[in-house]
Amino acid sequence: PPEIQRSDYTPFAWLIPTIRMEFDLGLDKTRVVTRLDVERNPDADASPTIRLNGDSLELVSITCDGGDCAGHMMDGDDLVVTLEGERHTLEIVTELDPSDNSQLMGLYASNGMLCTQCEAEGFRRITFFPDRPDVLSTYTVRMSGPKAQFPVLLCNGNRTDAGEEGGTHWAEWQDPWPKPSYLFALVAGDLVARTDSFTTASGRKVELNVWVRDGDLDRTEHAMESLKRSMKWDEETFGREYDLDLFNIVAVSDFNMGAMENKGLNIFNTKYVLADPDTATDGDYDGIEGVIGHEYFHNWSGNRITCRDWFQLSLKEGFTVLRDQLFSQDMGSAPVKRIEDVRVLRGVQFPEDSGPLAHPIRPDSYREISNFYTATIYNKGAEVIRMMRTMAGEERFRRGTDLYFDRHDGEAATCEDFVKSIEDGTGMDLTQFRRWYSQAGTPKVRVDLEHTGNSATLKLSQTIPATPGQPNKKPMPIPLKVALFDRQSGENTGEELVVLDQDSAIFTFDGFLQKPVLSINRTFSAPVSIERDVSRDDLVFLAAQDDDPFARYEAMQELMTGYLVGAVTGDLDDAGCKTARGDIAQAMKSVIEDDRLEDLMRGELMSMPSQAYIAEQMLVVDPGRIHAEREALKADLGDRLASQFHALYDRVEGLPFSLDAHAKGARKVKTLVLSYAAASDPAKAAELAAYQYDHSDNMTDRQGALMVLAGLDSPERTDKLQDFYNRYAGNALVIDKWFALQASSLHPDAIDHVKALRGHPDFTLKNPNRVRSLYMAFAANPSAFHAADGEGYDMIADLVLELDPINAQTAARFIPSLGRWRRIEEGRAKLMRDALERVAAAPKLSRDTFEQVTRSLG
Ligand code: B3K
Ligand code: ZN
Repeated sequence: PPEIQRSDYTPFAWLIPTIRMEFDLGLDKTRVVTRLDVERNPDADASPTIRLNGDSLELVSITCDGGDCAGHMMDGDDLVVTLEGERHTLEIVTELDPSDNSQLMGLYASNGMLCTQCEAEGFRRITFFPDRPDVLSTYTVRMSGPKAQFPVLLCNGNRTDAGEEGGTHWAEWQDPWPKPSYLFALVAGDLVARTDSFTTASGRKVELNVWVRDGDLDRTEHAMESLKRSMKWDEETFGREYDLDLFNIVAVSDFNMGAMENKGLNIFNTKYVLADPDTATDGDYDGIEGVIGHEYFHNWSGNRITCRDWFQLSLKEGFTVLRDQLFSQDMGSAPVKRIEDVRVLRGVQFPEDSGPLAHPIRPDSYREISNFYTATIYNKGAEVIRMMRTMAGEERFRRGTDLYFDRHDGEAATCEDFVKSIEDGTGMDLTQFRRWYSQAGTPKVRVDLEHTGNSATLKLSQTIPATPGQPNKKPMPIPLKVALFDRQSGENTGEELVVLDQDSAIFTFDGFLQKPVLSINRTFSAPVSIERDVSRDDLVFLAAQDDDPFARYEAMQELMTGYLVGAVTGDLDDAGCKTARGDIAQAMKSVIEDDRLEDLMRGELMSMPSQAYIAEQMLVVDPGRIHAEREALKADLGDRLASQFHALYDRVEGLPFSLDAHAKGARKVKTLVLSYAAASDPAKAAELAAYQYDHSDNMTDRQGALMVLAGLDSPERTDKLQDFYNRYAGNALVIDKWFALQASSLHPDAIDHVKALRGHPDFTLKNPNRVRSLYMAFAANPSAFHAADGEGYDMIADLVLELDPINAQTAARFIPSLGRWRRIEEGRAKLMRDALERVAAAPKLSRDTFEQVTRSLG
């Protein structure tokens, strides 16, 4: 398959101002009649033909202006029509089998209903069309089908007409807003809705519906409340109002991603809609609020202003992630949300940026765009815009986004358009900042603080590692929030923002008789990794006293990471290890006993750095050693702080269930205490966890307890796993948890458990949630996945080969876990490569998997 280059962009030669579609719906056979009004694009070079993209489509018929269409031919999957003159009407008929569509792109059947997924290139699996985001049309859609089977018929925009004849009914929908084909959506099925309304600032009353299957209605309240909060927040924070009289959300159980922002008809994975305390964890509740917000915010950042081409994906995704992060910060604890977001960035995006799949947030080329829905485009994209906001300040940043929405409303825009608007709106010069869009790789910032006389000198320098295709990098502006603390008083002189925009720079701060303690990259103001020689005393100080909660968290992480890297590499001798563990325990003790802390934040401070994050600090990794040292530290802390942990558990245990921060914090620290206990005193931990499991009245406590039990070799493990399965049999989302808990467990036989679960009657390769719950959890479980004999790698390779013909998008998402081989010790690295080569050698790979495997081996 060819590589598509960003530099090759040219506008499409034709405009398609209006499109009318008629769907004759059936699960096994749907007939689609598409009428396109095409006219020459005055802003593009003229072309004698029009290329209509198709993917696995059969052309039933085509007419031009009501008559024969002599000049048409197939070119691969595409239909190319020769057209003379200025404007024409093309009518195209296609026939689909939605039941046979296991790729879940285009029109497919899920649980007896019909739904669509068109982003990025699914519309071409429904009809022949210029399936690119810069072709905007207004859609009129007529759907008809058996009423008993599809009582509800939904599409984008508003319903304008409906009728019934015999057992067949039909509905016609119109979307007044021009949109690209990837935002088209249709749903037909037996659904029920929770209905509510929202009145916008300018007085438009919007009907809101959350559509689910009968029986799921009482789990939709949180989704609806999240939607209303999103609508209000976007008015207040970004001045964005909703622009239709109707907003529909539909939950489907077979879905490749989290959700999709189709105009006026968002389609969601059930995972991001359904919740009640008995079946959803606090994390699930937060996830729903975040994703509902994300998709809703796309109505402006994505739909009203869309992308010119898919290289600009971060224009809508990076910005919308930032918007959903800020929304969640405002709805709950801002520092805790910031920590969670940074954890995702470091856990997923940093490894991507230092591996074979590294790419800039605005890539230069791709073969399969589905492979570029990455943490880099989404999460680093958000960080890059967040830096602009930090440098401009909130108010000026808002002037920039207002200008962007004003200037480009109704257009298919580029990242450059966005940056230019921020530049003009804020008055900042972003010339050099634009490098963040073109250069891949996580910058490393070297930090040294020196002290002479009464001044402290901060020396900063940056390097950006080479990435595929980009051997040499230029310095980028890196905004770092800095504070200096007086060691005695614990006071700081106020936070300052310094911007490192050269290879190196020096900043001087006067008025320090003693060397101060440096707190840097506060709130994680830049997505970089900081390298510094910092004493453990300073870290213990910051962990206890920094007034920026993120910086406190960071100090705890640095303290533990520094120790673990030293222990794994052997840089710390036995005596050094012992004192380091003592320091960590002392810092952890002050965290546990600090009564000014909210438990939700305390939980963050008590959390150990992930194995992936520790691995990221080393050039070459022995996953077995990291795992062993990390568990040993847990056990040591569990021993030393046993009484503090138990006192904490006892303090929060009796708190009644609620969804407020206080109660959520209590649940978080309880399970953390259990996991420390599991490492230090497994028998006691099993007893406590079984007790928590039996007495819990909510999924957070129950899942937390079961997570701990799943890692232990105890009779309670078997009992409670069985109980959980029986209790929730038939509830797909909870059974997903049951699979995931076992696949991600610390149990030494986790790999055998996964093999056995593959044969469980509830396992299927057809449902992406189920596949991910078993195998993503497994691939992210370092001690199981990295089994020294390579069995884990073989299991993932086997899965990819089996899944690729069924669902290529989902299959390709497993390749990055094997692609990390360059950073793993020799023995395992070879086995990982072998597994990749076995996949590469398969005779018929999808474009998705082919691209990821080739890049990973390259
Ligand atoms: N825009 C969709 C992504 C769909 C991609 C499918 N390959 C979800 C989101 O980011 O909101
Ligand atoms: Zn998005």
